[in-house]
Amino acid sequence: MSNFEPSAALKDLLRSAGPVLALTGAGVSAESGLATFRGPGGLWEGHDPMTLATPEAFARDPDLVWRFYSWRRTRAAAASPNGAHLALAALDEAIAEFLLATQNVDGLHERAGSRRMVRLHGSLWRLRCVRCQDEQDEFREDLDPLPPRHSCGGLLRPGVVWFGEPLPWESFERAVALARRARLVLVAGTSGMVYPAASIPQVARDAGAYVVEINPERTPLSHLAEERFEGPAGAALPRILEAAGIPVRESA
Ligand code: BJW
Repeated sequence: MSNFEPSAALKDLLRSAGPVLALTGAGVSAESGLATFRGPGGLWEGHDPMTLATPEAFARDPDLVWRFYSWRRTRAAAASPNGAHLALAALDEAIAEFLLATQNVDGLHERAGSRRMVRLHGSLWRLRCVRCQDEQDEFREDLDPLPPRHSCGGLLRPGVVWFGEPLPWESFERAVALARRARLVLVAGTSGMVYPAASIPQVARDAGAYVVEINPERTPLSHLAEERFEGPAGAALPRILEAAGIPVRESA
């Protein structure tokens, strides 16, 4: 649908108490000026992700990996939440049983006001010591000289989930548990290529949920969707919610 007019079925589901699950990926931050991973202009274009986003890459060249993440953090700090983040925060307020499962590490959902959320791939704003595993929520700006070190002497690493690493178990389980019971699942801005996050819409569909995809491109998850909105999530999601009578703030 190009005018972002939701069907009567979708409006009813949005007006009901839930349960509603939203799964988001890098595309929801594209309109905030943050690059996605795959495709033209993506972070991985011309780069092998295995040289930046694996524990082996960090062990081999922590300085290079830290420079990549410091640059990403600077970009994220300068960005503002867009209509997609604000619409999902509005859903959090409007729906009695709701969960946002995001693969994003940029912190824009939190800044838009989302509260009931799980971060499947960690956060750019956390640090973890590779030696003692201590996690620090509070991000230190004085990371020079790179790579930074924990007080125990171990290397500090970004608190994100790299390829080959397990997702935060409790967060993933919460998302899967709601996928099994959800009446509606919104899948926005993800290529659906990275597992196990990409398995969540299938779990929901198998359990009978109404799956909606918001993405300008078709993805390997598109066949699961009863309804697709082929366009940018920052424009589409506020229109869809407002058509269902859910007001969306214009700024965070
Ligand atoms: C718009 C838009 C707009 C543009 N509006 N839309 C099968 C089962 C299980 C695992 C595997 C499996 N096969 C392979 C694996 C392993 C691997 C994997 O999935 N590999 C695939 C690439 C094949 N998975 C893992 O390794 C995971 N761990 C794991 O499986 O552990 C097992 C284990 C268990 C027990 C012990 C030990 C291990 C971990 C995956 C971690 C992913 N990490 C990254 C980096 C995070 C840090 C960082 O940010 O740098 O996460 S990779 C990167 O991809 C990032 C993203 O969260 C993730 C997903 O990308 P996303 O968000 O979908 O972005 P894009 O760029 O792909 O797509 C953007 C989309 O937006 C596009 O569709 C656009 O069209 C769209 N778009 N503008 C709406 N305005």
